[in-house]
Amino acid sequence: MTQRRLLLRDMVRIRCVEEELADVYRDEQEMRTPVHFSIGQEATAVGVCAALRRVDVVYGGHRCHAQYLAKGGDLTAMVAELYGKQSGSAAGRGGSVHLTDRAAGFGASSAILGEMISVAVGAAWSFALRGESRVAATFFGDGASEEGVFHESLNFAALHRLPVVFVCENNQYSLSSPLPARQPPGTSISGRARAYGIPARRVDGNDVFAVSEAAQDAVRRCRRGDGPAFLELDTYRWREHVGPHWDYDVSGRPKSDVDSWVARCPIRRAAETLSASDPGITDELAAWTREFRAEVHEAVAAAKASPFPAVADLLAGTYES
Ligand SMILES: Cc1ncc(C[n+]2csc(CCOP(=O)(O)OP(=O)(O)O)c2C)c(N)n1
Repeated sequence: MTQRRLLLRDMVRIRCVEEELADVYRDEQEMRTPVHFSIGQEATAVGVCAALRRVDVVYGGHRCHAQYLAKGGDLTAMVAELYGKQSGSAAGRGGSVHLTDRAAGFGASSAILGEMISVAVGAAWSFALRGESRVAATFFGDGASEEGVFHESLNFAALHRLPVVFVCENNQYSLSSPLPARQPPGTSISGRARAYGIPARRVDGNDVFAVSEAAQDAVRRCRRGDGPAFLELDTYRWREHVGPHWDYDVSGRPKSDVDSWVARCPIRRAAETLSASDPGITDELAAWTREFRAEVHEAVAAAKASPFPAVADLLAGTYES
């Protein structure tokens, strides 16, 4: 399969997984973890992770399903984690904001805004000290770029020329607070990265081909030992901040804005671009959708059939144990 088809296929898989999970979350009321869906934002995770190798490590935030899956994280373990089951990726203790799959190079995620930015810098530092040709990448939102740890981490990474790619998924909102209400006019998140001497590109985050090309550049720079790189990817989440629903007009986001971003759907755009030279892509899309829906149904069934962690093991993995 061509690289371009693979990018589209990965986005379709993530969309199918999240849409199915949103439906069962809403209809069954069985999953009790908070869920932050990336529906509409798939191109950022897919474009960036396609530029990484399995040995490279990704760290995410609360909106991490897409990043985990794009990096090759195990779907069955992810769904079980969302159901709080022992077979989950964090043994049912973490929920959707604490996914991890070390074998796939998805290090960790956390709902503490900005926390994983510093952990990624630490990982990159260890790669540099050991002389390993590995790269760390960290995803975070525009809101997280307002945390102090963002600035400390960028400064340290630039100073020590660490192999880390900072990926800001700028979906313009922190909860219901829009970017212009939070950051001074005439400034930008990528501009702040440049202030630390880090080359930063601002890219259409709903164009998976543009994201993938920019990410390849960023990763190459890291592997050459030239230091960190920064990507600011403009995108938009379609659903509410947390939960499975659409949130037209109730969270400060006018329906017309949401609709205009739905019209810029990263999957539809990539499919349209490919169809010019690859007319079979429409049939492929339908086949992939069937395949991935079946895959997630199976993962949901497996999660439901799994046991919850035993009460006796409640403290396993904590400082108490
Ligand atoms: C240190 C910290 N402060 C505040 C919060 C509460 N909080 C959770 S998500 C969120 C908004 C995050 O916005 P952004 O970083 O842009 O990511 P998005 O949800 O848009 O993907 C906030 C303020 C938190 N989890 N951690």
